Amino acid sequence: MGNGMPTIVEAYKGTDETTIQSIGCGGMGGEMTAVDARDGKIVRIRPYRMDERYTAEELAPSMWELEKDGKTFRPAMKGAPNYFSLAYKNRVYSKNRVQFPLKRVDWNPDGERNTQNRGISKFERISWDEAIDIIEAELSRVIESYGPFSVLCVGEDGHRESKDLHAGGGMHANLMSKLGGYTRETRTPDSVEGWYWGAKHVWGSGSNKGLGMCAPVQTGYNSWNVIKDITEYSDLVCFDAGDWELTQNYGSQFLSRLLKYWEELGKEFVVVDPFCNYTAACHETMKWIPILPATDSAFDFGVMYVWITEGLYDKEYVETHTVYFDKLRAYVLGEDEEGVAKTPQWAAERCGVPAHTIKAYARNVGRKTASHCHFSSGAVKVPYSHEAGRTGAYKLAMQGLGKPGVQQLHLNAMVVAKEKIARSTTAPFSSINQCRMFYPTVQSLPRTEVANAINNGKVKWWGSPCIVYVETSEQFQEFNYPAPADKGGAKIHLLWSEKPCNMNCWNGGFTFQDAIRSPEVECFITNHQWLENDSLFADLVLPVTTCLEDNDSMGAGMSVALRRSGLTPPACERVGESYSDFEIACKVGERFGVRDQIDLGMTQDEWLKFGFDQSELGSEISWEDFKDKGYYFPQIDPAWKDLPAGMRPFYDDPVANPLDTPTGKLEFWSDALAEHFPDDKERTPMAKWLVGGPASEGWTHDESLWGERCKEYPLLVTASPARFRVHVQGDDIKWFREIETCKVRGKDGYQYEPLWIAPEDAEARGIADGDIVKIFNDRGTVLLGARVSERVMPGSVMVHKGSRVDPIAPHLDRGGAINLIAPQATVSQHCKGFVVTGYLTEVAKVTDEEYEGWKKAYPDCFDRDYDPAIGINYKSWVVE
Ligand SMILES: Nc1nc2c(c(=O)[nH]1)N[C@H]1C(S)=C(S)[C@@H](COP(=O)(O)OP(=O)(O)OC[C@H]3O[C@@H](n4cnc5c(=O)[nH]c(N)nc54)[C@H](O)[C@@H]3O)O[C@H]1N2
Ligand SMILES: Nc1nc2c(c(=O)[nH]1)N[C@H]1C(S)=C(S)[C@@H](COP(=O)(O)OP(=O)(O)OC[C@H]3O[C@@H](n4cnc5c(=O)[nH]c(N)nc54)[C@H](O)[C@@H]3O)O[C@H]1N2
Ligand SMILES: [Mo]
Repeated sequence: MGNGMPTIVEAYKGTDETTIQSIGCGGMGGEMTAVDARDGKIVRIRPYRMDERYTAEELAPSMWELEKDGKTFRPAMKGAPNYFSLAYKNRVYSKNRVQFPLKRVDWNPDGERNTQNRGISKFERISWDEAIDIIEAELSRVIESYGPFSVLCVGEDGHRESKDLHAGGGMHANLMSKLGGYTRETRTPDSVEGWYWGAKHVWGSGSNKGLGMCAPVQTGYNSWNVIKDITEYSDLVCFDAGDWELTQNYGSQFLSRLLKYWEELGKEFVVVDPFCNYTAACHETMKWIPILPATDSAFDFGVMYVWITEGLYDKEYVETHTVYFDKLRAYVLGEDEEGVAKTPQWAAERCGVPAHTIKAYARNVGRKTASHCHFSSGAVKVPYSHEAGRTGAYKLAMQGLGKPGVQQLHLNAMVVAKEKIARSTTAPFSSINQCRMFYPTVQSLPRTEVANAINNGKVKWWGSPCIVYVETSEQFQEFNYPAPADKGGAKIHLLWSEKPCNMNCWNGGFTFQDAIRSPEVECFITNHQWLENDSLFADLVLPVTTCLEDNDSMGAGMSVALRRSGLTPPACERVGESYSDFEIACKVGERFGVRDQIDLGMTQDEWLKFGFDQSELGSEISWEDFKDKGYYFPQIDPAWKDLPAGMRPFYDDPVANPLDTPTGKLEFWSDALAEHFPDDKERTPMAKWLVGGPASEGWTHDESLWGERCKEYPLLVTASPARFRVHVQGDDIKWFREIETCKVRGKDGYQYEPLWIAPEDAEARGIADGDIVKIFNDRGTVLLGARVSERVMPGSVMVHKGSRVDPIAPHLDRGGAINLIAPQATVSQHCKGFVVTGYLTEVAKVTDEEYEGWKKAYPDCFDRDYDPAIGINYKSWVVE
C-alpha cells in the first residue's frame, strides 16, 4: 500500500498466538471469541466457531433444538459475540487504563488528607512497594483505632468483567475476614428490585429463590423450557419494560436470533415503553405503546378493569390458584372504601396511554395466549417499584400463569435446556471464585445506604445481610448500622472498592460524592483497570488486569445459546504494572502474614485444576482432554424436553405443587405484609396506584406528575442501560463513540452523552438537536447533548446510564452520568432497594453566558486533557 501500512492480509500473517476468551462483562462469560495476538499484543478479536475442536457427533449430546410448524431453531456454530466484546482491544489498550499505582497528590496519610479535594485534585504515580506500605499502615491504623468493622469493602459481588479465579468484588473482603472482619456492603436485588420487594409477596420466593421473579419452588434454580413453551404456544409476546435487542446482547446475540425465529413463526409482539427501544425499532412486526415512566401500575390496573368487566381473565384459575381476588376486584372496580374505578380513562390520565389503546391491549392479551418478556424490567427500578412488580404479577395471575404459553420469561429462564450435570449460571468454576463466598461478618449495610451511613452515622434496614437473598421472610428482618458495640459494630472510616462505580450505577450519585468527601472517610482505595468514576475520588488507585491478561477460566452467562466451561490463558502481555484483585489481596495478605489463607498455597494452575475437580465436569470429560481442547459444552439432559415448563407444575396441580407463599397460592393481598408492617402506607398488603408526596407527610418520594416537585421538575427521566456499554463499562470505546446515537458532539468539541427528548418538549424549551443542554433537579445538574427524536414519549426524556463522571463542581457534572441526580431515597420506607429511573427532572439549553461562567469559575475542569475519541482519560487526571 502506498502509505506504508500493511494490508489486512499482511497484517495478520505474523499473528503468532490465538487464545479463546469469553468477554461477558456481566460478571459471567459471554460468547466465545478468538483473540489473536502478536508480540504479546492483541491485534484482533473475532467470533469463534464452536465446532473447531469438536466434531458434530461429539457436540450432539450438548445441542438443543426447538421445533414448531416445521421450522427449527438451534444454536449457531459460529458464535455471535456481543459487539462490545469484539471491540475489547480498545478497552485493554485504552488511553484510560491505570498502568501504575496512583496516589492523590494532596492526600498525605501522615499529614493533611484534604478529603474535600476528592474528585478535584489529581494523581501521581507511586511504586507498588509504596502503595502496599500505605495500605498496610492504614489498615493497621484504622483496625487499631476503630476496630476492623470500620473498613467497608465496597463492591462485594455485582457485575464486572468476566473472571473466576481473578474476580474482583470480594477479594478485599476475603482478606479482611482474615484480619478480624469488615463491614459488608450488601448488593440489593438490583436488577429486580420491584419483583423482589413486591412480587415475592404474590408468588413467593421465586426463581433462584432469591430474585423474586416467578418460578415454581420445586424446580430450584432455573425455569427450564420457558423459551420452548413460548415458542410452541404463545401467540403474543409482550415486552413491558424489556429491551431484548439492547440488553440481551451483552452476553451474545442469541436472543436477537430467537426473536427473528419467533417472527418467522408469525408471533405478534408489543412493546410498552417510554422509549421506542431497539426491540421496537428493529422489528417491523413490533407494536410500540409509549407510556410515561413509572406509571406501569396505572396502566396495569386499567388493563385489569377491562379484563374484569369484559370477562377476559381466567376465572377458574383465579378460583383455584389464587387468594384474595375479591380485594383486588373491589379496588379495580372502585367498590372498596376508596371508591375510584380504575377505568381505562382513569389509567390514561396517569400513564399517558390513550384509553382506547389500553382497551385494545387488554383485549388482545386477554383473548390471545400471551407471555411477558424482560431480562429484569425497567419498570421495577423506579420509585415505589414494588407496585409495578406486583401488578405485573397480578396480570400474569389473572391470565393463568403456567398455562401453556402464559409465562414470564426473565433472566433465569433464559437457559433453554437443562444440562445433565449441576452447574450455576456462571460455571462449575465459580467454585474458585472466592468473591462469591460471602465471608461472614456482623456488620453490613445495603449498597444504597452507604452515603446515608457516612453522612448521618446510622441506618436502619430490612433484608438479607448478604447478597444471597432467599426467603421472602427475610424482608421482615431488621438490621442496624452500626451493629451493637458489644458485637464490634463501628462507624466506617476506610473504604476499599473492587467495583468502583457506586456513584454511577446506584442511587444518589451526588450524595455519594458528598459522603466520600467527608473527613470521616480517612482513606479511600480502589482497585481499577480504568481511571474513572469512583476512582477519580480515591486516595489510592491500584492497577488491575483486564480479563484478557489473566490465567483464568470461563463460564457462560445467561443469554448465551450453548453454555460451556473453559480455560482462558492470558491472551496478551499485561498492561503496565497491573495485578488482578486476587493477586492484590495476596500481596497485601503477605504483609499481614495471611497470604496462605488466601491463595491456600496453590499456584494459579493448581487453582484451575482445583476448580475442575470441585465441579462435576469430570464425569463428562477428563482434565487432560479439557485442558487440551480448552473448552467443553456440558451435555444436555436427554429428557429435557419432557421437563415441565416454568410454572406448569403449579398450573397443573396447585395443591400437589404449592408455591412457597403462606397459602401456597398466588396472593393478591399479603397477610404477611399486613402483619409485619401494619403502618406502612407505601407498601400496603395489596398493590395500588401510589403517587407519594412530601417528606413532611411521611412519604419517601415525591417523584410523580401529581405532587409538588413536578411543578419545578416536570419531566420524568428514563435511564436504562446503553446499547454500547455494559453499565459503566465501555464508555471509552472509540469505535462506538463515533456512532450518532452514542454521543453528541457539542459546539465546544466535547462528546456529550445524548439526552433524548420529544420534539414538542424540545421546542417548548428552545432546544435544537445537537445543543448542549443540562438536566437537573434539586440534587444537581448534569450536562448532555440534545437528541431531538420522536422515539421518546412526550413528557419524558431518556438518558442511557453509564457515561463516565467528569466533575465540574460539587453537584455539577459534564460527563453525562445520569445516576448522579437519581434519588438518594430507596424504593420505599421498608425497602432499601435502589431507584435509578422514572424520577423528576427539568431540562434547559445551556446558554453561552452560563457556559462561559462555568469555564471561568472552574478552569481546571475545562482545561483537562480531552480526547474526543475516548473522552476524559488517564492524562486528564495524572500529573507527570
Ligand atoms: N440509571 C440506571 N442505573 C442502573 C440500572 C439502570 O437500568 N438504570 N441498572 C442497574 C442494574 S440492573 C445493575 S445490575 C447495576 C450494575 O452495576 P454494577 O454491577 O456496579 O456495574 P458494572 O458497570 O458492571 O460495574 C463494574 C465496575 O467495576 C469495574 N471492574 C470491572 N472488572 C473489574 C475487576 O475485575 N476488578 C475491579 N477491581 N474492578 C472491575 C468496572 O470498571 C466498573 O467500574 O446497575 C444498576 N444501575
Ligand atoms: N448493552 C447492555 N446490555 C445489558 C446491560 C447493559 O448495561 N448494557 N445490563 C444487563 C443487566 S445487569 C440487566 S439487569 C439487563 C436489564 O435488561 P431489561 O430487562 O431489558 O431492563 P432495563 O434495561 O432496565 O429496561 C429495559 C426497557 O425498559 C424501559 N423502561 C424504563 N423505565 C420504564 C418504565 O417505567 N416503564 C416501562 N414500561 N418501561 C420502562 C426502557 O426504556 C428499556 O427499553 O440488561 C443486561 N444487558
Ligand atoms: Mo442487572
